Amino acid sequence: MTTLAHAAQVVDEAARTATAIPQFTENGPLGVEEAYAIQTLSLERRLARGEKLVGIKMGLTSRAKMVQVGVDEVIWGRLTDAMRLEEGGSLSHKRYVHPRIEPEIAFLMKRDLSGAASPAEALSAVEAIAPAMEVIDSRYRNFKFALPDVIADNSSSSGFVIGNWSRPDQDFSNLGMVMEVDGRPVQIGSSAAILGHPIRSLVAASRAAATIGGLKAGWIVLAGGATAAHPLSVGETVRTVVQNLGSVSISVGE
Ligand code: OOG
Ligand code: MG
Repeated sequence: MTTLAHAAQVVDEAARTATAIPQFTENGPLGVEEAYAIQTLSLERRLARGEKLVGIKMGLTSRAKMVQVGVDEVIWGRLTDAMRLEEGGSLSHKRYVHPRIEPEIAFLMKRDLSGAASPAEALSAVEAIAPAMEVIDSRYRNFKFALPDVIADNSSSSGFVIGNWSRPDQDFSNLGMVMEVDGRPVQIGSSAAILGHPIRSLVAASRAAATIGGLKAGWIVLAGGATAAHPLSVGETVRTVVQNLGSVSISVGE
């Protein structure tokens, strides 16, 4: 087994068994390209178990997120059908190491999109937009990592929940976003925090996805957290309200 395949097994097992692991970069340097290769190999293990690729997530597209984790480059990861959580449903806390949740905007692709695209071209490939939340769960101890570590770990992506879809032909450049825990606001922000306009995250996603054959019609793309993430505790209900788009919620079970 090559080193990359071994690393993919380690990170995949850590996710599957909700067990924290040491950072790969503690044992020596790891390049960004190698890190994405590990991510791809660990995705292949999941596809072999029957999961289906349904889209990608963009990460560290807002200042608040970059500051929270101390990494300041845009990253991306894969979304599978097994990661989707039911809107208004619940998740099981013990299936994660130390889960956090963050308010996002989701895109549903109407057409394939790959490589360099203008914001207008990217928008024309969008079927719908929706309020969303991503559950992130770094597999690394203490939620601490360097850029290559987090990339190898599917950019911390662990789950996602999506609210009602809306038409994309509306101004979503600067929508108020509030994330509440049991009715109490814990994070307040705006869609403008996502690279100045969430469509820029889709432009970045198109470029990133060129390395894996492009974004596909029917895929979901998460634009990235607009605010810092909230650490989840058992018993909480978390709801994100996005101006004009509606809300999305999830409860945290044992
Ligand atoms: C890295 C993933 C970042 C986002 O939306 O910015 C991310 C992390 O915070 O662990 O998903
Ligand atoms: Mg995110």
